[in-house]
Amino acid sequence: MPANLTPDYHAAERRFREAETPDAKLAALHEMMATIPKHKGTEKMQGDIKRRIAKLKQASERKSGAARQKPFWHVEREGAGQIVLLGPPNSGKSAILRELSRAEPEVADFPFTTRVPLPGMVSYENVQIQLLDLPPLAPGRTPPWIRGLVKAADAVLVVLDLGSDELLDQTEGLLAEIDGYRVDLYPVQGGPEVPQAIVTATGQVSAPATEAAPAAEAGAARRQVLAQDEDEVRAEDEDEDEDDAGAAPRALKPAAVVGAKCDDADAVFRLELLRESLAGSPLLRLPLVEVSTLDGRGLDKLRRRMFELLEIIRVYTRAPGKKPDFETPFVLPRGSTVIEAASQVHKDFARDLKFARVWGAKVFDGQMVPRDHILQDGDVIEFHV
Ligand SMILES: Nc1nc2c(ncn2[C@@H]2O[C@H](COP(=O)(O)OP(=O)(O)O)[C@@H](O)[C@H]2O)c(=O)[nH]1
Ligand SMILES: [Mg+2]
Repeated sequence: MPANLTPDYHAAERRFREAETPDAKLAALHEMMATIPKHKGTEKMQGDIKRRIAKLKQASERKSGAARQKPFWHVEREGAGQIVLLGPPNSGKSAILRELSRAEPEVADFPFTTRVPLPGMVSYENVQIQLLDLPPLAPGRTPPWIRGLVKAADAVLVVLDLGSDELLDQTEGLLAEIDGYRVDLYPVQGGPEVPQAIVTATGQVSAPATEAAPAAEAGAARRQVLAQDEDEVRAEDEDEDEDDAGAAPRALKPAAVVGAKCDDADAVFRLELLRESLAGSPLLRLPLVEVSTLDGRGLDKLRRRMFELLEIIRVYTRAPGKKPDFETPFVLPRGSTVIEAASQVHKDFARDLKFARVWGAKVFDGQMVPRDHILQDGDVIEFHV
C-alpha cells in the first residue's frame, strides 16, 4: 500500500536527518509522528518512529542533565580505515572528497556549506579507504560532536587553504580547536614502531615513550605533560563516560597536512610565509601534500598518503599449488604476524597452523617462517595446517 507521505512529513524527516543534537532529533521525530498519514500502509513506519523516540528518551534519561549531550554522529567504518578531513571553512574539503570518491558533497564559495558528516570511499590500488567530510573547524562555531568523530577515526587530514590570505590565522585557530579536542597528531613513520614525535598545538613535542610502549601509554604520558590545570583535566575526563573516569587519555592520531588550492597564484608565497611564521611548530613535522582539485595536482599522492596514514599492510593468501588472489587483500595493522593473519583468514587456521611459507620483499621465495614472523605489505602467505 502506498504511504502517501505529505510535504510536511518530508520536511520533518529532513529536519530529523539534519538535526545536530538529540533534542532536535527528538523534536523532529515527534513532528514526523504528528504529520505521518495514519493508515495501514504507514503502520510499520509509525512503529519505527515510536521506537526511535523511545530510544532517544531512554538515552537522555540515562544522562544526568541536558548539559551532558554526547556527540551522537557515528559513521560506520567501511573499507580499510576511516580518515577525517579537518579544516577551516571554505578550504576545499568537500571538493577533495568529491574528486577522490563518488560522494557528491556540496561545494560552494561560501562558508559552512557542509553541516553533517558525509563519507565517501576512496580507491587506492586494491583497497578502499573511507574519507569523511566534516563541517569546518572555526573557533566558537564548531559543532561539539565533531570531536567524537575525530576520536573515532583512524587518521586525520588537516586541510589548509593555500588560496586564502587568512592562511596563518586559520591554521592557528585550527590547531587550537584540535588541541581542544584533546587530540594529538603525529606523522607516520616507515615502520610499525610507535610514533617518533607527537604533535600538539601548544608547540610541545615529546619523544616517543619507548620503542615498545603502546600508543595509549604514549597518550597518557602526553596528557601529563599538557595538564596545566589538573582539576580542569579531571573535570573533562568525568564528562566522558566512554573512557574510564579520571583516566581518559588524549587521543593520538596519525596525520598529514593537505595544502589545498595549490593552483592559486600566491600559494607558494603563502606556504613560505606559513613555514616562517610557524617555524618550530610541530605542525610542520607532518608530511604535506599539495593538491588542486582544479587541475588534479597531488591527488594521486594524496591517495597514497591516505593509505600510509592507516598504518596497514595488505597480505594475500594462496592455497598450496594455486595462484594467489591479488584482488582481495587481507588488511592488517602494520607489525602483524603470521598467526594474526591466520586468525583473520579463519579461526581454525590459527589453531591448527603447522607452518607457513611467505613470498615477499623481505623473505626468500616460499621461505618457511615461524608463527611470530612479522609480515610486510604485499606478502603472499601459504598456510599449512
Ligand atoms: N582555486 C581552487 N579553488 C578551489 C579548489 N578546491 C575548491 N575550491 C573552491 O573553494 C571553495 C570552497 O570549496 P569547498 O570544497 O566547498 O570547501 P569546504 O568548505 O572546505 O568544504 C569553492 O568555491 C571551490 O570551488 C582548488 O583546488 N583550487
Ligand atoms: Mg564543505
